Amino acid sequence: MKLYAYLTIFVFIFSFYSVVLATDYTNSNFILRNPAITVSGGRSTTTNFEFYSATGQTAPGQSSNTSFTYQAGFLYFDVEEEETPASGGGGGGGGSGSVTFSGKAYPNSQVFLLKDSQIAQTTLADQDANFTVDTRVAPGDYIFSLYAKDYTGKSSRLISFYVKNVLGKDTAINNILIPPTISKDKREVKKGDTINIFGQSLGNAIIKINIETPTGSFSVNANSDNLGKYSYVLDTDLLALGEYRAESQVSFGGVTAISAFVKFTVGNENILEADTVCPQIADFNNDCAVNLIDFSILIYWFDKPNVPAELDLSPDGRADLVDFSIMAYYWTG
Ligand SMILES: [Ca+2]
Ligand SMILES: [Ca+2]
Repeated sequence: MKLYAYLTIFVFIFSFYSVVLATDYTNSNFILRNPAITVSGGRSTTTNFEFYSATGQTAPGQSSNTSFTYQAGFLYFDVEEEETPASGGGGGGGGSGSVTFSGKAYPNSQVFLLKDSQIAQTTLADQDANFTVDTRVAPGDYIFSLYAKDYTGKSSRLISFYVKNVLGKDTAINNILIPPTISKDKREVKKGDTINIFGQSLGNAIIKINIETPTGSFSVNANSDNLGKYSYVLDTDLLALGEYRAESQVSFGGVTAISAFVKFTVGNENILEADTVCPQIADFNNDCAVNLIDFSILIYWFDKPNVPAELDLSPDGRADLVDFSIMAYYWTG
């Protein structure tokens, strides 16, 4: 007789401001933790469960079993447990399993796999941006995260997966798409001059750059070269004075990944990017970056009571996946 264990993976990298929290939902087969309700919705079924949802967040990754494939939102994996020697032995390989992550980053880029905020593995993507990285873990709950570094050394936005109950089976999470990086050469651009928006993503791809203006938004496209580098020179002649915000996105294989965002001002003078502004959210140690140090600080408080208010990014008294989502959004690497 075969037993089934259920592995719940919650991808929690997404634009966060429109999220509403709900409670955990469980049945004998799965746990849906802190569902983040955004827009859209639907119904997913397998032989094991039925899931009605409103899960519209951007979610790189893929969930599949014999019954279905689902490429966004909350991801569920059925992990078939083999005839393992009964429970008990906690020691070596018996109950452990490996989790393999694969997908696309940037051509020849370094890709990092974090396990609970610690670097577990690094690897190099090939010239077509493909990467595979794995780690072996003991049974338990983990937060795995992936990011890549671009040709300037800048880190991508973090993609994180909450993995519950890894039980004695190798699991693969495929079709991950690392978001592009995005940078700009000026913090403020004098109206009439240009600002360069650039970064790295897949090679020979169309990079869509979405720009929020003081009065609306528009998009432009840049083409990446064979190394995945892209840049777009934005002319501000016709732009209104004020604050702007830009993010870039790339799509591949039905998955869309969106970068972190950058802000700039169209004003009366040119101020180069070198005079950077420190992130005002999630930089717990005030070192002008949101990175592994801050991640480690937050993970210490994961699911513990009495979270210090300054760490409670979604002020609800808990440090949970929602707070990590917010941190991921402001990630600077
Ligand atoms: Ca920091
Ligand atoms: Ca919170």
